Amino acid sequence: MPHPLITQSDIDTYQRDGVVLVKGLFADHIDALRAGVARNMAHPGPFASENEKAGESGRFFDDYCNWQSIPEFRQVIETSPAAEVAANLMQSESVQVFHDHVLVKEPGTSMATPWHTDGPYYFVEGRQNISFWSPLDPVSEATLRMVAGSHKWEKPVLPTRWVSEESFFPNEDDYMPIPDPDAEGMTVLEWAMEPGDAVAFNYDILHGARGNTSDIQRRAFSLRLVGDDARYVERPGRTSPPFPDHGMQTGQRLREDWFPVIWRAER
Ligand SMILES: O=C(O)CCC(=O)C(=O)O
Repeated sequence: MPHPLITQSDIDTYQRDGVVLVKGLFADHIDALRAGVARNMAHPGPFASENEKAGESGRFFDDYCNWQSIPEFRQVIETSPAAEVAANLMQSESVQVFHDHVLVKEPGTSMATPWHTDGPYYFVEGRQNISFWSPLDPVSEATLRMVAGSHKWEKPVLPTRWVSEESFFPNEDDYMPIPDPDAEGMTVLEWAMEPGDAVAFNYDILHGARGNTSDIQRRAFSLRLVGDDARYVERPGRTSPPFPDHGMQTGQRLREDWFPVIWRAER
């Protein structure tokens, strides 16, 4: 039986489309996540970025890989239903933490999150993976936008640097150019969401977000998890996140002392 927050139809949708809305995934953890974001912004980690782009107004803060030093994030990762829901949606017998990601757009932030897929930036491959993107403020205009089914496209989408739009790796020809889903008439999924709702999406789903022209903050917490078939893969340069000195080799499972298993199926 799936966790009560989801149905078999949600699992089928995730397997087919690579994206599904999970209402209330972090509903019991909103205060903890808000406190964690506040702690993160007060003490940014070594990879924090302000995404300052010429001509853009407002503030777009993002940071990742801090959950081990933010007790509120650790507690949510270890006690929320996210691990079990991830196992159900990925159809996996185990769930490992990959990393946390915080993305805050202050009111009046004009910069859009460019269309991208996360997979090519990461050093992990496999079908069983999931991100839960959860707003900690009510969100409509600045919600996440996704192209369903894009995780099954033949070629990966070119990873670029968000601010300069330059290619992230030197092997540009191995990727397809970044599509413009609005201009190309693709169906874009997006939901107005309440704090604690979550969009679950595969690492290879094309997604982006508008700026935040509203007069309230748009705080978002993304939790990235992997399942049974996740394996380390070498990329043609420093990945994002980089995890310096991880010491893994292509084909290995992610090391459990850095990427702990938070859920296993009962046998
Ligand atoms: O919050 C955003 O604007 C983008 C989030 C995103 O790209 C992600 O969580 O992978």
